[in-house]
Amino acid sequence: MNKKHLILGFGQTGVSIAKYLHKLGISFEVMESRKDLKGIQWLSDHGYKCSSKFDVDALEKISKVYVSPGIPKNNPILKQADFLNIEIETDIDIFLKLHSCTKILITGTNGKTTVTSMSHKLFSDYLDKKRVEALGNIGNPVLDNTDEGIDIALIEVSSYQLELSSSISSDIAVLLNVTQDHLDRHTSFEEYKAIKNKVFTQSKLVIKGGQSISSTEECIYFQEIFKDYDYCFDVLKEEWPLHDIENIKAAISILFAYLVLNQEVSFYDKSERESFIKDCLRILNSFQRLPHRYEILDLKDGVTFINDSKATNVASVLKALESVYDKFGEGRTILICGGDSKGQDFEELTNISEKLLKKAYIFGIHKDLIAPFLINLTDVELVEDMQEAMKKITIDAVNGDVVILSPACSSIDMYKDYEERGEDFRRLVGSI
Ligand code: UMA
Repeated sequence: MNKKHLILGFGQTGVSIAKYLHKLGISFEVMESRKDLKGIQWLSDHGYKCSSKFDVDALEKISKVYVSPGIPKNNPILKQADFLNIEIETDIDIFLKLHSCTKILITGTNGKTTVTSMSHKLFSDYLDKKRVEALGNIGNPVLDNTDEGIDIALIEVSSYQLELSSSISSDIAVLLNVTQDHLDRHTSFEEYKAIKNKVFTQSKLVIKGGQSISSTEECIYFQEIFKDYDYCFDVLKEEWPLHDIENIKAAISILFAYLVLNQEVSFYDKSERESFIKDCLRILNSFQRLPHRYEILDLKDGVTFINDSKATNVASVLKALESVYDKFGEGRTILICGGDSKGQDFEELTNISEKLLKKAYIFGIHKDLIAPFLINLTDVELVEDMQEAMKKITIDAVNGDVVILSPACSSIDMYKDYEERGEDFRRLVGSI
């Protein structure tokens, strides 16, 4: 019997894998639990079967499985395929093996989409003869980009993609930071950290956030590259939140690593390094910050509203609040948070400076898990939803206050995604 390949999941990734296999003339089937997806018609038009049942018996006629990032490792099909020694691949595995371009993998709990986008702008402008693409978790599946004209691929990789991939290799691997996240999918924080560290498998050069603990490690710590050049970043302090200044440093360090790796520059000379940083800052000056990430919306009756809906874990809320404190000072911040915890414990919230918050409104399925960690820091009120919070805020907030939606949680208990939640906040701000 001629065995087929099997694609698990038919979202963005599954569709890109299907089109890739179709182009190669490889016969495949799809398993996808939703029946209402647009692309399913394309499958039947081209004679490919799509089953909404994940039936393990179907593996008898399968020789290889391609898995989408949203399918957890304990999915019965994956477990059985593993048991039967059927090869399992991801789109990332295929791309990394297949493409001859320079591959730069970027991961981390927070800031990876921003750093990938900033790096895309920086590389494209600085190396204007090279074709540079931003791919992967950023929303651009790698297999939609197999064209050999690409010179440099900046690939954002999530823990989901890293967990499922087995052939990770890169020219440069970047780990921005690791704090608790996605603990509803990964069994522990230790496991999550180990998965993130997979990014370093077979990499020519490694970039990490944080400070070096051992001088023998062959690794660039982006905070250290800029240690003696911090004054160059002072010009950003008016305009940019603190965490984006970190992201800018990370993006510049990725370009720095690329240039060093390709021996285009040495940067030993202090004035050379300084003028390189200044050139990069000039380019990034016109970078458009991404929506739902510390997005300053409006000033209404002297109250500033900030949409930080993408802050889906505690660490990103702490960063956002540090930035608010830096710009707006003590006791002016009204925080709106809550949603689905994704298995995080919220203890880290107790690290918020007492001076910072004026009040916190908490909503969503896990509001009772969050409240105990804020109650000693500020006035806390539990509400049904964002609308109720905003109604109360229109009464509470006074000239000079800052209202920030920075949920520390995923949105899936009440919204389709963080974008829909951010749009709701924008709409409510607009209606005040
Ligand atoms: N499905 C099933 N059965 C299951 C689970 C899923 O049938 O048990 C189906 C779903 O109905 C869906 C498909 O599988 O149709 C899911 O595909 P997917 O969740 O892997 O999503 P894609 O559309 O392929 O998008 C994925 C990434 N999604 C996830 O990792 C959840 C996108 O990242 C990424 O942009 C895209 O590939 C292109 O590379 C999104 C994301 O939320 C933005 N990522 C997480 C994050 O950033 O925190 C990890």
